[in-house]
Amino acid sequence: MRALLLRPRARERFGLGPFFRVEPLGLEYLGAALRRAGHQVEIRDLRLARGLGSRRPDWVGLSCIHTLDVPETLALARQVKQRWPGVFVMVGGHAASADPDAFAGPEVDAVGLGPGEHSVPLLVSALERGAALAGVPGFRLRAREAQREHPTDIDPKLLPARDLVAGFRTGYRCVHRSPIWAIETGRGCPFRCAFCAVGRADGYQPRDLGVVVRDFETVGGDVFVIDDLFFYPRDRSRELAGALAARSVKKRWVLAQTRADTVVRGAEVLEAFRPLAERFDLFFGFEAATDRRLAELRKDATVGDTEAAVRLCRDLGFGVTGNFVIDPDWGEADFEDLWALLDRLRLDRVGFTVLTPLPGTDYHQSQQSRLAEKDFARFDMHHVLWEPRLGRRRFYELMVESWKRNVLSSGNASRRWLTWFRGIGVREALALAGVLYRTQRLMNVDAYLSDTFPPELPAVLAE
Ligand code: B12
Repeated sequence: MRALLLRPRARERFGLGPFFRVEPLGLEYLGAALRRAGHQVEIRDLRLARGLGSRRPDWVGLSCIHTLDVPETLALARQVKQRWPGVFVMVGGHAASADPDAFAGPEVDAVGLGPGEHSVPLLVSALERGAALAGVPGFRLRAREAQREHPTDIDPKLLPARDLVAGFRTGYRCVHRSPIWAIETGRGCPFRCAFCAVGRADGYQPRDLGVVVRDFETVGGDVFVIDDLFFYPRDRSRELAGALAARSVKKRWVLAQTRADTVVRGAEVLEAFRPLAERFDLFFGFEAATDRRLAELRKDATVGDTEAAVRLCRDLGFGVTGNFVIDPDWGEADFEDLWALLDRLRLDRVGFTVLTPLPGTDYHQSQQSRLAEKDFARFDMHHVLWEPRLGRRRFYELMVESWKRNVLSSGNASRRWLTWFRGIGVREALALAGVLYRTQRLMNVDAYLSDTFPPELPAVLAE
């Protein structure tokens, strides 16, 4: 069977989306699994290519990992059905698994739940034989009789079919670094933060150590390890660092995502990994500035962990980017707490996102009835989805003030930007300047307000 796998276009209103363009790794794993089963595969990354191509495929698979991509994914599914009437359309990826109901319309025939490397070839084989689809695990089908919705596991021995995106490689970037490669050493997270749905899937699933080392050996010099929680579990991490060192694997730059408490309790793991890259950056979700707010988010970590992690990373020579979530229910004092912590941490790179009830999270369940904004395209962690406690204008003024006090302001923080520009080439410097230009929109209160759902008119005006 001939498969066409599509990564939809991204509709980015705010944020650094265009500067963090990461390869569609999920589709590359599906591509590898499908080829192993004897099928033909083409991947088109519609962030970088135009059109669906000329050859009619036997079926089409769409990846939807972000809820904000749901409207674009549905529009693409409709376009596919129009172009090739009768073609079978599947959608998968994190956002589809977390909220399969969003894809209940006629344009989608099957929604993949969880990892697809086992389930997708099984469904395709059933399609090929004209057999019943209902017995295939890991899907929700449009015709919903007697299904086995339970997701299947990842295939830890599989290597992604990276050649399928070779034509797009130069378009994959992290800020000024390009091309970059994405690697996954394990999937999932054992924590249960209220605002995140990743930990609620099937816990943590590691990839085979030898296969991961081979993957590291074959990709380029700039690598984004997309694991939900890197340096976890500790013993396996230490083993991976040892295996990479034993094969003399060296990279120019590595970026990984992790937690403050994981780092603080695993200093020796960090030390073991440090020689892997000339420059090693860590992205942390620090989330909040007080233990009370952290406990409300069920982060299971403390501000003490945040401060200790930053100190440790500095000592060991890791770069730190810290992200904080700004709750629409915050008062002025919460912003003051945030700025006080930032003054103590003195981070070079900081990000702020609006605490957003993403489908599949406990926070979504608790806040669903408040949602004034129903357009999934605005579930991008920059829009508010109901009227904030301080009112939208004041809320965004304080959010903008948070950005301004930190790294992205061209005025306040130009000194820090200069350190970013140091030692990089002309092409990279131009890309960085583009980032600086684009981020100025993050500091424009009216840009947020003009793109936010219409205010509820006071009853007297509405009459
Ligand atoms: C890499 C990544 C990114 C990259 C982009 C990746 C890309 N290719 O587009 C970057 C860094 C740019 C990014 C940005 C953001 N991200 Co992001 N990202 C991830 C991350 C860490 C890994 C995704 C990945 O590659 N996984 C590895 C591959 C192998 O897995 P996979 O894609 O899930 O594929 C498997 C299955 O899903 C399935 N499958 C996949 N496709 C298909 C298709 C079919 C047809 C089928 C049947 C099955 C199937 O099989 C695959 C193999 O097992 C995930 C975390 C996660 N666990 O998903 C967050 C995640 C998807 N991101 C998230 C968020 C919130 C964001 C941001 C909004 C954050 C922000 N502060 O702005 C932005 C949005 C940017 C934008 N404007 O578009 C959330 C999404 C929550 C939600 N409901 O929307 C996640 C889940 C993180 C989290 N902990 O909450 N992200």
